Amino acid sequence: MPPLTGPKSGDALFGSVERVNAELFTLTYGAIVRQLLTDLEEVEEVNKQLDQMGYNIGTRLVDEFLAKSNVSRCVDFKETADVIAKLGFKMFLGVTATVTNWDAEGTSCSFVLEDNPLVDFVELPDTCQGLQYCNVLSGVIRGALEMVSMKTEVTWVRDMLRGDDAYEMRVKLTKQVPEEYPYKDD
Ligand code: MYR
Repeated sequence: MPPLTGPKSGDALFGSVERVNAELFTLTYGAIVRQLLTDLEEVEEVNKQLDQMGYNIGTRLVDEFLAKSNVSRCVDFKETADVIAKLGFKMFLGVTATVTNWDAEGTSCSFVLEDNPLVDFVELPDTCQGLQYCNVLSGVIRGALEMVSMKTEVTWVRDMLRGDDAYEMRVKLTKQVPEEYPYKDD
């Protein structure tokens, strides 16, 4: 009988399972986008739905992120942005982002992704030129940040599916709700 072939260590096996999961996620997301395009007809409506889906995911994902990463409260928005770029993207997308293009106030920055697994296998037909395919990701960031008291506006400024040289998401902090200490000192 020939020897069994395949991954020899647990790590190798785990790595291949993760890759399959990532591909399944990418393909499933593509199927969802395609279905929304069929159902909603207007690309602008699809963009809104993808953002809303992402927002809903983000409001839940943040708990998992905080539990798994052991990150404690960040001192400011800059630290939060670094945590998302280095740990958040890595945990849920398998890649890291670069934080750049800060404004003078330290309230707007960009996340730049050179590699974006969400778009593997994707090509936009000419009829979908206004489609913001990755809106689920900007929605996730908006939803997650809202759960830690930061209201943001998140928009895409570069998109490789539209011929740009990278993916760039602009995150603008619009309101930071100070957290109230729940007990009174007597
Ligand atoms: C803090 O300031 O309290 C720490 C807040 C960290 C928020 C982290 C949000 C994680 C978002 C995951 C991003 C996933 C991108 C695909």
